[in-house]
Amino acid sequence: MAARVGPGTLELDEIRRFPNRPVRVNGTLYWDVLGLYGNVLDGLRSAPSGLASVGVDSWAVDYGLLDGNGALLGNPVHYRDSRTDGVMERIRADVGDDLLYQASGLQFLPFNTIYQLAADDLSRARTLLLIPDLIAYWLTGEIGAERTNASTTGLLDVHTGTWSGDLVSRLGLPASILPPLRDPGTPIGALRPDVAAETGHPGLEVVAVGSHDTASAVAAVPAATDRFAYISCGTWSLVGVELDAPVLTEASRKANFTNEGGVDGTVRYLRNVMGLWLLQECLRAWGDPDLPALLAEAARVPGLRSLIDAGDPGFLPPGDMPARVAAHCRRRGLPAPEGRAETVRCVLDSLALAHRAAIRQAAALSGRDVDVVHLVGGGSRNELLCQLTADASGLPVVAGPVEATALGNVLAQARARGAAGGLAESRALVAATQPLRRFVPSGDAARWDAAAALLAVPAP
Ligand code: LFR
Repeated sequence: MAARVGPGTLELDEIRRFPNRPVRVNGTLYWDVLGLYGNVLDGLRSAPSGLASVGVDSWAVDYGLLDGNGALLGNPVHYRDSRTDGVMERIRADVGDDLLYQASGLQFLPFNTIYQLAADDLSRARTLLLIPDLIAYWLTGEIGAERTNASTTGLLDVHTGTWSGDLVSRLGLPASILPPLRDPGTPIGALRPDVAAETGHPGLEVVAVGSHDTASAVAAVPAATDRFAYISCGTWSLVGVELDAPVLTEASRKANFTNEGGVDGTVRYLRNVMGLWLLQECLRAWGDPDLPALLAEAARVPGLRSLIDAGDPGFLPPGDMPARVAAHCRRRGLPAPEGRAETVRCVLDSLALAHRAAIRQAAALSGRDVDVVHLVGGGSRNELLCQLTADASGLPVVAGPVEATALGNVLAQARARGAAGGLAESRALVAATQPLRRFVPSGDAARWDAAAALLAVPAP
């Protein structure tokens, strides 16, 4: 994305879009990180000249390891790979939930970096770089760990914002592989001369942004007050509120809420909801049929009939999603969806219910009043999901911007140059310049209450 930012101006221009396809090799699921980097270089080559700076963000938790010469050791493994099966349970039993949560404030997800590292061979590793830090390293030669993304590793101390020596040593991890931390808005370095020559951007500076995509997306939520919940909705739905301080209560830990680091030292208090992954995997199983037509059909089938608990970890790995959805319904004694439109409706109804639960719990556990839900990211294009989320939550949903992550990324760069104001001003700029849509609850609260009560009973 190329962007133009100034007083009253916030424009994005898509330069290059490419798929990010995992590859299974010898039974392990990898990211094609060189393919991604090659596309980054192609994107820079196609970008206009005279850029002020560039910022890198990506999904969280995954990493590459460098050897003593700075070369990549092996291909980064996908967080959905099965190498972490059983690892989280073992570490939780060894270290204890309370200690892990009090130290890192992180929700228990089997793929958190901490559990991946425990399943990895670190014998030759000298440096650990999270994916955006790895890309920034290849671009500039500079090593570091951007804080918002580092907060998803499970190794960052939620109180001090520094690597937790205590956790690192308890887990027997080599502390020396953890790079120095850096904050969004700080310069990383200029493009290496060879990269500059190859892309045609001599001297272009790479600036740290909220390199966790969700941190950047939340920074671009067009909220006018602090009484909002957000849903950063794409492959995942990240659902929560923004706070000044972490919530580390037992109730919060049991509800599996996370305290991730946001831009400007804010806390992203949220839970990971399975998200549109459920739909994406259905589409993949069906050979990628036309989505708008399928959604239109799904809007017409009766709702709240087949329901799944979107938080079921059984949905995490890739594989036949329609079959897993149907089996889950049957296990619950609910009618399994018949055909594609019913499956899509089941997934979207269930996601809306998971959104509702997370919004209400985030508000209750943090004490934050919520009077509007901002749904940002690719999912904000899905009108049916937006309406169902408004209906389920009983709150108005403001949908958009679609490219919240890219906007949050460029706003952090613009702020570093004095071309944009603080978080509140940046958000006002997003609200004033980006197309947004409002969905109001359609008033069948009793049906949604009944469906939520049904799902509150754990599946056998
Ligand atoms: C969203 C996201 C989530 C993170 C998941 C895995 O793209 O970054 O915030 O939990 O991907 O990294």
